Amino acid sequence: MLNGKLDFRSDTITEPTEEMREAMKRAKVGDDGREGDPTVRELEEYSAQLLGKEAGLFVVSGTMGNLVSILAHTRPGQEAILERDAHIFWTEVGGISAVGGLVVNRVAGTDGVMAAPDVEAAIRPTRMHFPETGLIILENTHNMAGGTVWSVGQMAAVKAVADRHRIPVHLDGARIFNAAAALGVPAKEIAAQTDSATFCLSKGLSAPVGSVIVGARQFIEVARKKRQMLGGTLRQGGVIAAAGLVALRTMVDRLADDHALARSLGERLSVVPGLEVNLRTVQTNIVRTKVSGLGVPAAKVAELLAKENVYVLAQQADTLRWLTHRHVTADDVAQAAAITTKVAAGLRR
Ligand code: TLP
Repeated sequence: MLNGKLDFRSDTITEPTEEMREAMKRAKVGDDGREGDPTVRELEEYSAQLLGKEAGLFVVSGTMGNLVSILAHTRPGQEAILERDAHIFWTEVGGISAVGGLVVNRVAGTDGVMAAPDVEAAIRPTRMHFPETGLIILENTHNMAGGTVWSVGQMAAVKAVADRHRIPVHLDGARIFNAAAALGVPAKEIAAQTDSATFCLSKGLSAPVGSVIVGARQFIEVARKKRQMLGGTLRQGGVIAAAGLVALRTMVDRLADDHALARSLGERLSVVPGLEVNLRTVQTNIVRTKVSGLGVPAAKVAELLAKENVYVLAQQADTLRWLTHRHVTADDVAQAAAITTKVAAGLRR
């Protein structure tokens, strides 16, 4: 329950903890556009260490982290390979093309996971008429596929292809710590399969603002300049970076609880007549439910649920998305499932 609502729209709605608010109040700051902000620097170094990379860069959002990384890896006119339903393709306002000048080559995956041979087949041969493949982008966990997880081996297979063709790999790891929790490996094992990664502090980790890009020192220096170009240099950014540090130190270990609740929610929703849940894809904190069996669009179902104090996202015309997070309890899941059963029954009458 958050502010009296059963709110499953996203883990982005999580609010900062008391410890985060205290850390924000006490944060040591400096001008990050001049000599640097000590707390931002600490967050960048801590993130790099946690993800096993040389350096980090604090940015305001996952969208900015991905765009800055794309700009730092590529030149306009090149092509990027990504999964058909990648967040960067659907929901980042086309920045990859509008700002980055890249052609997008979408490869269909299975539950969001691209097979290495399919990625290899999508790489452009050297020919006068073709754009060059400049970047391969992975997403772990994969949002549109339902929070599905790439195994380290699946990522390694794509990285081997990329290395063979000397193409850098970027990870949209907005929820990398959810992937790590699901796989039972440290996040650095996942990041080791890519040249750069972005992860979000403001989703399941509950920080109010921010994402971090990690990668090789030289790459991060280029990224720092691209961030400046996009107007993303924060002056006394330590005020928010302080909450990010608390998020990384205190919130990572609890993500498995969100996964258990998502499982329970998925199982309950899967038996509601008119709803369809593919439990195979319920691997982390996301549950997708097809509502075609109710005879109305997902947006209508979301509207009816909201009237009953249950908030969900109509992610596609026929699909609702539910996310579990720190403000969702086992009791909330039971209540939401009961309300959904009632609303669905009303529609089927
Ligand atoms: N995802 C949000 C938005 O789609 C609104 C959500 O609610 O799931 N990569 C992935 C995989 C993401 O899921 C998101 C955000 C982003 C990047 C962008 O992060 P932000 O919202 O910080 O720009």
